[in-house]
Amino acid sequence: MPELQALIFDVDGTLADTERDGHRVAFNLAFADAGLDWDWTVDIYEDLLTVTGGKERMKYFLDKYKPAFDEPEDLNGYIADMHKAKTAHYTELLSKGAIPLRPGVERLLKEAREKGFRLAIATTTTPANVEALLVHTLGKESMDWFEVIAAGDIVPAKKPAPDIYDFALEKMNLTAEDCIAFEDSRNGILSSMGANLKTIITINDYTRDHDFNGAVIVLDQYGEPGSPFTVIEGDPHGHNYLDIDMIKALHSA
Ligand code: XBP
Ligand code: MG
Repeated sequence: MPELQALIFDVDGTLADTERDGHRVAFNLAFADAGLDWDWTVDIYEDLLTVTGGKERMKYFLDKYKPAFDEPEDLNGYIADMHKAKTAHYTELLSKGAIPLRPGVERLLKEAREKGFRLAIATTTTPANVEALLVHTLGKESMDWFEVIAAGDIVPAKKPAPDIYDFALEKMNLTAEDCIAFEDSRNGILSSMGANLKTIITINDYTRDHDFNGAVIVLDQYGEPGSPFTVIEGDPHGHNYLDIDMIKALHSA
């Protein structure tokens, strides 16, 4: 196995728990703006999360939950406009500090940088959402910590397709063996493993029952010194919080 060179992170659910109190809320605000009574409850949203991408998710919702909806002639344009409104609400929520990073994320990113690892992002979410999260949690300069931010419609086929990870690898001129991926969901690991990347999973409330077969380890969180993770599945190689040593051990195992 070549030496580990780069860490590639998913965003939603991995860096921060953005779905329930961020994206879901922003979709509902956009629907209300448009005079629609659509209500994406916490429960319904679990089903909607089976489809990645906000525009794709809205189409899925219409097909499954609103079959009687009188569709406008330009449905794609209608959805794209609503999605723009959603993005504005979402970035506004983040600018108010609505969503913190998950435990251990900031520590791990800083350790990786100190030790000279290359960082990238591979996400389905809109680029403006990544920027809003990074800027409002880690500061403006954190945008430069990631040499590639592969996001949103930059590839036509979203997760679970491997395309977004393939794109990031190509941009970094690295092979899958040089890297490790960080994900939180079934669609995420299908995408990363589809690109042949070893993958570390942290679960969250929406994904704890997902199938993570093939992950190098499944954790409840990265943890912090003195505030350990719980191992759901896999060998933590003697560690109780996720740091670079542990990631290297998982990568070379
Ligand atoms: C994240 C998503 C995103 C967000 C919404 O998936 O599915 O669609 O829910 O983002 P992953 P947009 O973490 O697997 O990348 O509305 O900007 O599409
Ligand atoms: Mg995710």
